[in-house]
Amino acid sequence: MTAGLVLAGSGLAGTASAAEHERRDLSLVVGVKPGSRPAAERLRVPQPVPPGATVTYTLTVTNNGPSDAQNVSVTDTLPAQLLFVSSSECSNNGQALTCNLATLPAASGSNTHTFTVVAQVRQNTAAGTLISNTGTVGSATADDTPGNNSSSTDVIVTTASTDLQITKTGPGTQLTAGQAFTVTLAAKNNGPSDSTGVTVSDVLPQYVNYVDTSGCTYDGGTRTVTCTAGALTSGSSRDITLNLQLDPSTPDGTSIQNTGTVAGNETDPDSSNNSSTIDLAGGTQPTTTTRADLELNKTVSSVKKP
Ligand SMILES: [Ca+2]
Ligand SMILES: [Ca+2]
Repeated sequence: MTAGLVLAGSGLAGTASAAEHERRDLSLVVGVKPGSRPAAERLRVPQPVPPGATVTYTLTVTNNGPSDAQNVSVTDTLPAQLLFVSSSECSNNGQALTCNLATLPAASGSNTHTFTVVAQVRQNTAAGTLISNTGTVGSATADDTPGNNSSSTDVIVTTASTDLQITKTGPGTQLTAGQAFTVTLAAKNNGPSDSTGVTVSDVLPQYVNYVDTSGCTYDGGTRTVTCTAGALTSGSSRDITLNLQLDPSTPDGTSIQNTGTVAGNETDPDSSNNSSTIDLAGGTQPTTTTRADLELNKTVSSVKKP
């Protein structure tokens, strides 16, 4: 009985002694991959991100020693406004991330490790929302300085931003005066935010007549076809086909340029791809031709008998 108590006491003393000799100071810094912003600005204000954008977080653990750190674990519960996308080393259970490291040495030069996590700002997040992401590092044994084991970084949500794009496709062959033909207007939202109220418009040049198109209206006064594409989620596209006719009076050799444009309710930082122009007569034969099928009917109106 006595021997048993002595053994137990000896064991406890041994554990305390091990902890005493393996003290360390782990620290964690949570950051956001900088993009193109200068460092001074990154320190001053949270990085602005529109809904739908992806944010790359860095979780940098440093072992300030003096001992090597075993079984290092970083935990990070993503705020509700973020959707986990990917991570090379961390695993996720819903919003909860865990990043493990078997050993982080204390030796200078090898005492730092950075985990990377990619998350997406959810589409419905209101402009002005401050998203604060906090990570915490821990390990099995004592940390002399617990105050630096957690770190937060903020991003601020801006208004929605989309890159709409339109690609116009024509018949690709030389047209004949009077010929019916179609052109296709492909509207796409390159994101990152979802777009709303997308319209596609096309001002018809001289000699091009509107026939009909589902979902579009035509204003004869301005010769403008306006089509409703509605809401386009990030990455989605919609094709609109216009039924048109080259006017029968079109002179031979006429070159016709036709432009389609796309617009939506949200900010579009790149307007260079919001219009698309084609040569309706085709790239290699940029002229129209005339062709008439004339028909002469000869009938006998009367027969004079001798
Ligand atoms: Ca610490
Ligand atoms: Ca655009």
